[in-house]
Amino acid sequence: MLKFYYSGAPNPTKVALFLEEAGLPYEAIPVDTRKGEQHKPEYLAINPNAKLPAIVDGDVTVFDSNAILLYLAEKTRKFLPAKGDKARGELLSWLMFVASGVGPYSGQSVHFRIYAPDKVEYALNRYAYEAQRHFGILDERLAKQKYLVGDTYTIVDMDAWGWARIIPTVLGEAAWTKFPNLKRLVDEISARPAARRAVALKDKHKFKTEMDDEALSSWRPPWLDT
Ligand SMILES: N[C@@H](CCC(=O)N[C@@H](CS)C(=O)NCC(=O)O)C(=O)O
Repeated sequence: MLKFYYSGAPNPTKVALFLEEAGLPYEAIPVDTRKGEQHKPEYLAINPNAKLPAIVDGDVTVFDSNAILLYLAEKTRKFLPAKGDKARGELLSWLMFVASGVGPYSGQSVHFRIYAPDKVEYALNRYAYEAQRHFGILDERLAKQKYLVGDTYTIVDMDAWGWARIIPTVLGEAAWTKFPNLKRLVDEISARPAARRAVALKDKHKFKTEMDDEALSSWRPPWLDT
């Protein structure tokens, strides 16, 4: 059975959504990043980047949520747009836009807003601005069409949902008012039974909740300790 290494964070949750939507049987294996389990040699053998998610599907190991979404969509032939160069080009563009822009800028915005020990105004503004700009581009596209690629629900919508559903954490409580079209998509996906199961998956295992020294030490540059 496919092994899914996960935590309750946004990137694993998008893959949980795909697994649930596609009805693929999987074994969910918790990796508690607040206990530093992502740095254990046995997990690094699966994902040398020490991040979640990763999957092991028979003799195939895939890490990075975007690579996993593409791998699983191609394997199952589900949640990909109809064949053709135009649709394929669009899918890859928007998938990489979420992978290289929405995800990293949102992640850093959360980091500097919530976890950074010093509130560095320049960093706060820089990441909030870029996250907001990226969400704005998704919102503008969704003003013109129902889904991000073509008129069907694809892995790109799942990819964007993973981060957009936590927009209040990324940008503050009031931020939803700026993205009504993106909110429409997030609400539609969140109401799907598969999305409810994906979000509830984290409750099947006991993850550490405290953001203590052990949790923060994962991100601490080692040279600060010498
Ligand atoms: N590009 C990677 C990023 C993975 C990532 O940053 N995962 C976060 C959870 S959303 C993580 O594992 N954080 C733990 C840590 O940074 O130690 C992906 O999309 O899978």
